[in-house]
Amino acid sequence: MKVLTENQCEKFAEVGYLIIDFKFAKLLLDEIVTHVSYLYRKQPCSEFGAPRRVQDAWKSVNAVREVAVSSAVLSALKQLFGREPLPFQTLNFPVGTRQRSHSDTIHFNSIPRGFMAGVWVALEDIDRANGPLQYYPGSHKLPEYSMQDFNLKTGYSNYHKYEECIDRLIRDNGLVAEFGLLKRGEAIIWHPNLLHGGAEQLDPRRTRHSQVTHYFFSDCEYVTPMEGSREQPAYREPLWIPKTSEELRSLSTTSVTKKVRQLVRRIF
Ligand SMILES: O=C(O)CCC(=O)C(=O)O
Repeated sequence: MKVLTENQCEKFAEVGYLIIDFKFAKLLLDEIVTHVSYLYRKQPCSEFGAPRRVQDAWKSVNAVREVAVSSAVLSALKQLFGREPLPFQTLNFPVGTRQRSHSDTIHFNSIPRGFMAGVWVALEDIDRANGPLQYYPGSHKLPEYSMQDFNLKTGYSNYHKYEECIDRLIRDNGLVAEFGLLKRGEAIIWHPNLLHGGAEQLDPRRTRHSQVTHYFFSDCEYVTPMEGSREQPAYREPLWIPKTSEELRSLSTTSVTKKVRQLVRRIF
């Protein structure tokens, strides 16, 4: 099934992102907001006093998984990348992230490179005041920068230095930010090398409910570039989000079996 027009595919190649309405049921979006709100309560708060995010809520909230594995989203990704999309992580946000600009290729990449995408869904209307996503059209055409390219040591402790280098890159290239002013239900698909982050939330009383799913694609090896180098990649073994209820059931059985085995080992 082809869900994207040729124009949409060309636009994605040109600017590195695509805004699209996958026509998610409003009830499904509401269900996510309601059920994930219980998970936010267990999360540590940011310096701004709000919980930052919940990772992999799909494990307990089926509506989160349904959006991540929606057949329309998977078809669009297959059209754009030419391989089978494999969702491996969800993040849900109750407020704007103020995340500094970065390319996802520092966190996730593939061998061969570039088979990764983010799909960010607005669970409520987004405007300039509630901390929209911020991105730099065309920045995906810049080289993929690694820690080594910026003369940085690998590892998360140096990530803030990477962010400073990216800010400099943006200034030096005269890149101009655009903001994802999406209506509830709309989604933005981004290229793995598109520079993006979270804009300042001008009104701190507002919420900014949203969900991003990260995808790899079939027939690749998967790496965490921040932790490795081109010569010595840090391979990762993603936990794929089950696309069907059968896959979900078999995953639950496997994890129950694992837990029982651990328990038995502890007792005997
Ligand atoms: O939602 C945001 O504000 C930023 C999300 C983001 O940068 C990411 O998921 O890579």
